[in-house]
Amino acid sequence: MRFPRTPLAALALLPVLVLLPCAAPAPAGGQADAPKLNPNKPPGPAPEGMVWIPGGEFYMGIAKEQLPRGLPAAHHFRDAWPVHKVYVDGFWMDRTEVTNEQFAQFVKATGHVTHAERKPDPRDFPGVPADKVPKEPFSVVFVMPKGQDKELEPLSWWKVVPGACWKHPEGPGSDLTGRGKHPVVHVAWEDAAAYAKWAGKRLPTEAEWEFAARGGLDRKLYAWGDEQKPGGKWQCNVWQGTFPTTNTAEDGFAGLAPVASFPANGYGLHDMAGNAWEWCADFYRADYYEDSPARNPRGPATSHDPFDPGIVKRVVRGGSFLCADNYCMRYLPGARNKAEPTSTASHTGFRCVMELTQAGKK
Ligand SMILES: [Ca+2]
Ligand SMILES: [Cu+2]
Repeated sequence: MRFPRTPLAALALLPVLVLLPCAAPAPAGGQADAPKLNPNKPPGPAPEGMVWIPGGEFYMGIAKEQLPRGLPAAHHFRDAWPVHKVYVDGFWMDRTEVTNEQFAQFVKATGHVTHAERKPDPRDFPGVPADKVPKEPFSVVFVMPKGQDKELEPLSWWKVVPGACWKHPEGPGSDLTGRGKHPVVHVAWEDAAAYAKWAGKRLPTEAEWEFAARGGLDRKLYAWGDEQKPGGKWQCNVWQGTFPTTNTAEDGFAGLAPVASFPANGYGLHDMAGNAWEWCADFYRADYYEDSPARNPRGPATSHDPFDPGIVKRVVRGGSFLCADNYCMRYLPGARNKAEPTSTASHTGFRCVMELTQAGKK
């Protein structure tokens, strides 16, 4: 990672405007080009904590016209078009983000030491002078800044905290008491991949993730439909108020929420929007949708982030409790984001999938 940059680094440079509460409906899909879902017949009993995602065709991405009018950062979604039809095979997926309890079992069984618990390696900080690389293990923690929004330094809400890691989410003085069911965070891509391997699973591809997040709906803006707050109720744990200085926690949670605190989507998956960002298997390329395979895309061979050329990125999906309409609305099922695989932060976790060929192997 590029100290002290974070997965959200690029956003800081953007002006913050007010979002008009006016969501345009998704363009109607003509019957002729409606995607075909596979019949939802699970091939067997679900592995514990997982649900069957039938696979089939879907439209991946977000059309520009679908975005709420006046969205301050419409260019966040530039990498999410063109909308294109993709087919994915069926798979099992974790109902929830991997929790601290689950991650603790993995650590107990394997002795895994996460990236954030290890001495920083200057090779993980291209472009940072070696003497500026922190000497002690650290992770990046969101701390609500004081002061007026307009006076804030970009990204001043991200703090490099020595000793912060999955079991000390705010640093050495904090622990997991009462947070067993929270999503594990402060995990790097390799930590997530190691957990998945141990569990007899793998990380989802970006296409699998989005197919699953859409819950069987076709080209909807939200994982649950067209409306942000059906019946006036928040459907996921994001940020209400003006990010980053006012968090009204109207959805009930100022920080992370225990997994499955909000309703499941059409496939029985919780928190595919908000709570914690989720690592995907794929490398990130902003232009990948322009010529990605139509069947089971597995991501590009190399990564490219035009905001950060030369820095390798993996895909993260789903947004987090820090997503706010005035700043980063990327908790939409079609929205993409990226992070350096060695970066860790207080809003990034993961969940796993299992292919049929993996089922019963563990
Ligand atoms: Ca919240
Ligand atoms: Cu966001």
